[in-house]
Amino acid sequence: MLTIWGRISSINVQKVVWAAGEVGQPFERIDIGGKFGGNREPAYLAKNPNGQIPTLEDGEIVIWESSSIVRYLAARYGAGWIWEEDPAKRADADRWMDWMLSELQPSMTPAFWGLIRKTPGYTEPAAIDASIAKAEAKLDILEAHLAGRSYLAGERFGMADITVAPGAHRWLHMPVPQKDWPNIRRWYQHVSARPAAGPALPLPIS
Ligand SMILES: N[C@@H](CCC(=O)N[C@@H](CS)C(=O)NCC(=O)O)C(=O)O
Repeated sequence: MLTIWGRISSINVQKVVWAAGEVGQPFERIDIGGKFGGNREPAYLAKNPNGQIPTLEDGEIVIWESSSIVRYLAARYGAGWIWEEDPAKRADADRWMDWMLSELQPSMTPAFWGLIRKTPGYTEPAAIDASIAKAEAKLDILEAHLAGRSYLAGERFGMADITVAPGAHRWLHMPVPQKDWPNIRRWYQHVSARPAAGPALPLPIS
């Protein structure tokens, strides 16, 4: 039995919950972080010195960083399924996973914090507008890539879809004027209908 530490409202926890479901591994998820707190306690910091979520425990193995956890679950339990042995095919997925963490999430997070979480310091309209513009520019890249494709990387569902779709889920439910993005909507509706996505993508976003 896996243990996933982290509240489900976290986009990074959502990736891990979805991946665990896809590879058929039972898990216990423990609410920690945000309003639940607990992530600065010494016992948790001993597992994850960043004091952030998610953290995965698989027996004696402890892993933090959401994309690394998804890769671990895929490699260990998803061989022949969501794990690609071919380096080129795997790099195709890897780049979107890294893009999610380093490009898309940072662009959309200030607007999310300002509009949804009302986090002090993020509610200035100018800062929210700047975040919306940056997120839209990144989503335009995703929209162009998804033209004529069913999945983000390769011919079948995989790690990249699991990692990036929670970003689409969040943005498409944000109270902002929504661009058209037909390819993103088609892809998001397709992959988010998977049974393993249900527990990972709660609504309303919070
Ligand atoms: N790069 C890390 C980022 C982790 C992160 O920023 N986690 C946020 C939630 S999405 C967090 O721990 N926030 C503090 C809290 O929830 O109390 C990852 O991908 O796992």
